[in-house]
Amino acid sequence: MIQRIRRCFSLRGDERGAQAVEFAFAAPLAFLLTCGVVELGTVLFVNVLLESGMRDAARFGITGQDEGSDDRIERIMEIIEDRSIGLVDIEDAKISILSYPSFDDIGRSEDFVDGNGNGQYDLGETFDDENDNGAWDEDVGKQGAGGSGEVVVYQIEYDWKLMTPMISSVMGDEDGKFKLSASVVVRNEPWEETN
Ligand SMILES: [Ca+2]
Ligand SMILES: [Ca+2]
Repeated sequence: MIQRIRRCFSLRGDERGAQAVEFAFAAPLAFLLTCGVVELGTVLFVNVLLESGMRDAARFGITGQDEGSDDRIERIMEIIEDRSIGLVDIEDAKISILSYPSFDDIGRSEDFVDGNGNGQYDLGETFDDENDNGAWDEDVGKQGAGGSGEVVVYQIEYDWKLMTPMISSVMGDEDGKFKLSASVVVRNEPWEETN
């Protein structure tokens, strides 16, 4: 009887030992998995913030408020920064706001006279500087939130530094960064031009 009890205790001891070993293996993995889930959640959350920032910026730009003054772009930048609730360093973000006469013009290049007949624009060839920046452009978009009735593309790109090694090796680039991006296309309301 005593022997049976002893055997029972010793078996229990073995089980506890085995459980301790299993825990020692599983705990770091569980910790990494938890970090990974938190990180993925954060990435998705920040992307939603960027999208909401673009939408709200476009919603302000569409009205033409403060058109013709620097306040307009400043206000748009403030909105984008506010919506990122401090998680995105706006200074490091790539923000582009380009206006077009119509939806069909998005991505269209400026017209040029192909003097040497090679099918592409070359320095010195005559071109129609539609966006008034003094250079030929592959995209006719003009910097800024556009005039009355114009189409405007709001775009943001941000490199998010991933902290979990497991996630950064799968999703990140060579620097462990993941490119977040959001964009919105709107047509401005018609308003009376001030300039
Ligand atoms: Ca050419
Ligand atoms: Ca141009």
